[in-house]
Amino acid sequence: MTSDLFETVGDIGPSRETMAEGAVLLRSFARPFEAELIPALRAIVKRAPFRHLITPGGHRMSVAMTNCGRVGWVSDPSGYRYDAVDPESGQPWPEMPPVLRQLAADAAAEAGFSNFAPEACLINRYVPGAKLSLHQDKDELDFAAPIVSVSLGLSAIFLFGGLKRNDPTRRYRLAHGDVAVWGGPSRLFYHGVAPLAEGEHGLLGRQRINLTFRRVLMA
Ligand code: MD3
Ligand code: FE
Repeated sequence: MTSDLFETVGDIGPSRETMAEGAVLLRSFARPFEAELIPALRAIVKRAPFRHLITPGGHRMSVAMTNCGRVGWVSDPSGYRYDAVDPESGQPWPEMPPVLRQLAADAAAEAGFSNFAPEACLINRYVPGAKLSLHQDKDELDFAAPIVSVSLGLSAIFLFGGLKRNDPTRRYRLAHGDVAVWGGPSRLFYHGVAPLAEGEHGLLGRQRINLTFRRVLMA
């Protein structure tokens, strides 16, 4: 890698790894986008601030969330759903900025999914201690399309299982700039995030931000 201002110890530059059939990890893929990406995210969060959703089971999630795009993922005591309106503001979610669309489409293409046009981008914010329990993403209806995830800020330990909740999990460290594409059989695999460790990131401070780009509707 060249003498990037933001280069950190341990950053070995772009690489590609297969995690499971259909699941591709593109290390550092988002780094060329970050100068545009981070201001775009700040603008979204001004209009649709991070909030802690309540699960249908009545638990407050430790991860704070917001969305951009035509629809956003929301959870409340009545259930999970994609909704065109931000329930906090009563307004549509902020539009998905071109730099986010481009990053998602480029990463999907790199993993073999051409013309990925996500309708939703869920933005998760972790502070140290926040975690995401093992779950499947199955509120989307269109399982032919992949999900693209982008990790920014502090590193996290990502837990990746199988089709059954009890399948063994493997652990991956997801660092700033890493992008993963989850398609094919892996699209419905159980996954989660271990409690975030304490730390301070040079660009984003004491937090991890994760973007997940999704196609929501039946093809
Ligand atoms: C594998 N987010 O928002 S990203 C989620 O780091 C979510 O915030 C985690 O799980 C995070 O639903 C993990 C990686 C990820 C995202 C979606 C997947 C892996 C996936 C969907 C299917 C299989
Ligand atoms: Fe998920």
